[in-house]
Amino acid sequence: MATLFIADLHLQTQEPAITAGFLRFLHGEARSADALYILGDLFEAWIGDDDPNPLHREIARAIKSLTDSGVPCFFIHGNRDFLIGKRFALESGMQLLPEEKVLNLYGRRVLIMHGDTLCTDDPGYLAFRAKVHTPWIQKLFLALPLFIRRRIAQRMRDDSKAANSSKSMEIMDVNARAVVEIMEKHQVQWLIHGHTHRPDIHTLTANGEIAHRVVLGAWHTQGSMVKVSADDVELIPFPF
Ligand SMILES: [Mn+2]
Repeated sequence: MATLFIADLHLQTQEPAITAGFLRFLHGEARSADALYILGDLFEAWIGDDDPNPLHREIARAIKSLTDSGVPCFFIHGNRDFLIGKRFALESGMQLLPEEKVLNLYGRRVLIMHGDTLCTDDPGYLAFRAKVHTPWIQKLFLALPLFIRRRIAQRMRDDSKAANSSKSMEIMDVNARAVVEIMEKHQVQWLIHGHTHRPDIHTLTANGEIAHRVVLGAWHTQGSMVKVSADDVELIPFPF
């Protein structure tokens, strides 16, 4: 048996092939898993659980059918879909997790997170993140009419695209010290995250011992998952 991890699907109406790939994954590979963990950025954007977007209903139904079949599904927010709330969690059967979570998988302690908080070389992003994670700001935003929320979200995505185009590749990757610090804080030798769209398994030293950082790939032209079983941790790309 195995536990599966995915992240960075960035589902959106304009990318039907990725949606189709995800639906196939939910009906196929995921069905025989012990559990499925989605480590953020499942959706390209999220302006509230009350958004009537038909794609959201379709995805909620598909995940619900997986959890109803007996495979639990867990979700950690990404920087795109950090506003996914209790209503969508209930609709989809997903359980919302805190931004850092340690799992005990077949005797292996594994820290999971989205990964954006590891990018500490980008203070501009972290300041933005602190702002949009402020509870009263979120409450205020979610109280606005949908068409205004849609407009604000579009503006924020445009601004972020413009800002990122001038940032170097190093700034947008994780900071090596931040990685060691978080692994030592949680006393783990394994970390799985997404966000950077640079799938790889890195070896490092943390807690004075060998440690591993597994980075999930984004779903652009193919899927990406991490499969943890009793004897292995594999990073697996697969076609839609
Ligand atoms: Mn992300």
